[in-house]
Amino acid sequence: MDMNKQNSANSVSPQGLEVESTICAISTAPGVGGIAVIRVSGQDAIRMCSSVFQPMNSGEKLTDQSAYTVRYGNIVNEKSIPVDEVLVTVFRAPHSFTGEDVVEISCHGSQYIQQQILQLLIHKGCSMAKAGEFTMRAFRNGKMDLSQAEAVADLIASTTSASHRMALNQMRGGFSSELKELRSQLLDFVSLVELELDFSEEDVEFADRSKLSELARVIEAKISELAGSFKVGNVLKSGIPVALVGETNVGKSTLLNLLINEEKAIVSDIHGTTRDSIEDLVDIDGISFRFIDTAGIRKTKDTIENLGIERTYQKIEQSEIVLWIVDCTQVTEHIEWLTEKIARRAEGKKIILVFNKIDKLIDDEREVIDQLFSRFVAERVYISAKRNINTHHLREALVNASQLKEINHGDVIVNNVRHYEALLKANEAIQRVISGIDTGIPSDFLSRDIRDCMYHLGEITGQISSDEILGNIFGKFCIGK
Ligand SMILES: Nc1nc2c(ncn2[C@@H]2O[C@H](COP(=O)(O)OP(=O)(O)OP(=O)(O)O)[C@@H](O)[C@H]2O)c(=O)[nH]1
Ligand SMILES: [Mg+2]
Repeated sequence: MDMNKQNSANSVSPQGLEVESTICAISTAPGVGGIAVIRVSGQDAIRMCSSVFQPMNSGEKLTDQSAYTVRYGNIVNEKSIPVDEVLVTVFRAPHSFTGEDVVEISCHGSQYIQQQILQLLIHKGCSMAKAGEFTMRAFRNGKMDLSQAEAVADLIASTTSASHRMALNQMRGGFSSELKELRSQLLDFVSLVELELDFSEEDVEFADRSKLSELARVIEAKISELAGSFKVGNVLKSGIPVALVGETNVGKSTLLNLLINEEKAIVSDIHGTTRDSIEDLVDIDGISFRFIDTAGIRKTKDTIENLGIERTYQKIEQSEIVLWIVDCTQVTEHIEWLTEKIARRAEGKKIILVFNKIDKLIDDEREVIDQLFSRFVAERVYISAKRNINTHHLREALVNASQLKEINHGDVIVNNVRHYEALLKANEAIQRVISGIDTGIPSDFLSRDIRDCMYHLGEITGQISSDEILGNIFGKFCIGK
């Protein structure tokens, strides 16, 4: 993408080449903190900062400062009046985040100070950075590919250990190296096929078709594996959906409030209290769960309540794990009916039977309950949501049911819809290659499909990209990233 066209502050160098402007922004979170960091990047970064910086040791000029060193001094205004005492770190191109000269000014966290320093820099010719512009420059200068740049945003947004691990791995280039390997295999592949095109008159076959077919299948398996990991990646990013379902008054909302540690849902002993679904995210053992409280299932003539119950059914279908909550003291006579309503929709999902209100349970009643639900092969836990008894068993059962605990540091997991869609398209292309080899289509068609597959993989890393795509991706970043 040609950033120069976007940035009105760009200038023209004596050689006539367009030179990118030097940009600045506050890179720490908005608001007041102990300290704040202002980042400046571009070929004039060091000179511009030097003109507003007075080192404590007057012999040390910022422009002479070597890379990766820190200087202590004052930022001063036009009248040489100190604005703040700061630490200034210098990075020199190409060994910096953006690949350009970078200066990071660590000042005190006052918003007034931050704004004053920014204004001084702008006065010296700096431009305000646009959203994601530092990362975009890093991408454009080849410091990282597009999927790594996107991982920077994910890393900053990560709230659980699993999403953090996933983003960190992607940022370090785990995914990129898998894609690079795939593209190099495809390149070998297409060169073999295209060699035949050069000799098409002579009708020769350089590439052994069974070897080609084998190679295509290996590539297809890898692409499928990556695409398949999206399901895990997506739930890790947005939380595993867990629906809390059951009859009315069994304690679903009480349990939701306990799990999310907040009185979010209304609890009452009136049947049919919850009408609409209520959701919240909670991190258990490093895994993010999205708990969804739903309207209790019962036969009712109330129109609104029935709409709520319809929604409950949808939530069962949308969730990965279903907590079927049963009131121990009111063991249902409607198991058949409920099974029809819940279990049928929860087919293929993890069901955990949660027997609630054990604080009111007499010992031998437990056997009766077990008996009633004996035909369900589901994990069961006996808890009291109101008195917080045994709820750690439920948390353990949830973590086990998620099957996500085993993610290792090196695992490549796709968690981005854009990457997933590109992988699906690459997969379609390689499928065409496989069936093309099987049916013996001419080399030029094969070559076109292989190149199509490479094209879609290239979209992920940014080798193939458009202004629109880049604008979309980096526009979602905050200013200062
Ligand atoms: N003794 C006891 N009472 C509980 C327990 N959990 C919930 N309750 C009570 O059961 C009643 C119903 O609780 P809710 O959480 O509103 O039940 P619900 O399943 O959300 O009900 P609906 O929204 O109507 O479907 C309330 O009076 C709760 O205080 C428990 O573990 N033990
Ligand atoms: Mg409720």
